[in-house]
Amino acid sequence: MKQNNWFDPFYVQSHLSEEEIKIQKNVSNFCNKELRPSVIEMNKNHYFDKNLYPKFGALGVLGQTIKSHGGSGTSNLAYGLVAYEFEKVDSSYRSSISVQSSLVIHPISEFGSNKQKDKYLPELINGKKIGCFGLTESEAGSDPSSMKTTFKKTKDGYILNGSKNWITNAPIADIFIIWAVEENKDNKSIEGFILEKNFNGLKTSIINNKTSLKISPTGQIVLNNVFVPKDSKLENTNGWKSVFSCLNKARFGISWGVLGSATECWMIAKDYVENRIMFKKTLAANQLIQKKLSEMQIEINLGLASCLLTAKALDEGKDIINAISVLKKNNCQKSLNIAREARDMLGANGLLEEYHVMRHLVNLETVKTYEGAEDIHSLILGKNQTGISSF
Ligand code: TGC
Ligand code: FAD
Repeated sequence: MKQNNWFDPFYVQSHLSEEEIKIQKNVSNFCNKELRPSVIEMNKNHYFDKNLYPKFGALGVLGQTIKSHGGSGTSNLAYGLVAYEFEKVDSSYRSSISVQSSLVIHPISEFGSNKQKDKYLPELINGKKIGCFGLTESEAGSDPSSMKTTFKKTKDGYILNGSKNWITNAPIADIFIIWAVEENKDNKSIEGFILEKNFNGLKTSIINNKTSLKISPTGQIVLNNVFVPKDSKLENTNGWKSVFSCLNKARFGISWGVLGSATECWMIAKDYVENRIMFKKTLAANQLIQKKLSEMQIEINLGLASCLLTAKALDEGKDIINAISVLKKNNCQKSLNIAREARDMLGANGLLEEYHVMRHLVNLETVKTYEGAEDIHSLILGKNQTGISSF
């Protein structure tokens, strides 16, 4: 019988290498065994189990595109597939690998000295150490260039002062990538530093009243005259470009990840309407319901096909800055719409935690905001298109 390829109409799977297929399958099995069974409980309790990090390390999903220091050296496409599988369970779990890989391992690997790489990368890649990335401040969100965290040069190093807010993993991190500008200089003096949990004057606190991304620990970092040794500054950064290069990596993963959440909501809705009898026939037998299912299928598959093309371009070393903003904006927006529609198709049951769609829906509200809010990506695209900055 001719195969009906409704789930993958563009044959995305046929573009994956054997290794990529194997990685996706292994990760899917891991997520189903280790993460999925407890996801409702973890979400209810705002609880992230730190012991998962060594397991992520053993699975090879931390810094997976890095070829040294224990990294598996996979393609960026494989990284995207991993994000997709993790976010099928919960956006928090995708965040936990995105931050460690793109925002902590990547800057150390790209901009760190050999000594810094040898010191930090092995334990970040095997998951013995947990990292976080401090860019955002209470008064510097979409516009990080207005940050107030400063560094001052001393004979042996630097003194850092300031605070960071809304930082994923801050409450559980061992390693802190902190971005700061030079005291009494302009924001072009931006530099990155690697701090450790036990540095004097570094304190963290947790935001424990989030209604979204509840499994992911988010917090503040306060830096009060923190002495940072000379060799803890990231040596090879090049201003804001270096900061944004970390965000590019994370945004690429997010663009795949949200389609994982959307796919999950689509499949839950499909299963539900195929089994729910109303007006003496299954909900799936109604034209309006089929239209909704087809819209989910269309947006998810257009998203995945574009993610595939972007991943291939990235693996070929092409500039994908515009594609990243297209995907970050569009995939988040479409995934949120799909989660909302799925919730509606399940009626009152859609509100129950055991059907998962509400959890995905509220998580996607976070993902829409972080890593460049939706409208910020419109403005990035507008600026690149017209040559006029509206910021
Ligand atoms: P702008 O003048 O546009 O750029 C300054 C310099 O940076 C270069 N550049 C980039 N380079 C590489 N990749 C990119 N995507 C780049 N975008 C800009 C640019 O060429 C320029 O270089 P040069 O040599 O000419 O100086 O900078 P701007 O101050 O106007 O800012 C632009 C804007 C608003 C787009 C930027 O500030 C922005 O992206 N804001 C959003 C902030 C954001 O995304 N924060 C994320 C924090 S981390 C996080 O949320 C983690 S969530 C956890 C998880 O991922 O799971
Ligand atoms: P604002 O910048 O105040 O934006 C509010 C609204 O105004 C948005 O809709 C935005 O689109 C709009 N807006 C802003 N400027 C303009 C403009 N010029 N024109 C039109 N509209 C505009 N940051 C880190 O550094 N590291 C992390 O690990 C991290 N993790 C996070 C985890 C979570 C759970 C969350 C929620 C956030 C995290 N962030 C992190 C912070 C995140 O990157 C910021 O929240 C995000 O950049 C938006 O900043 P803001 O919240 O201050 O919103």
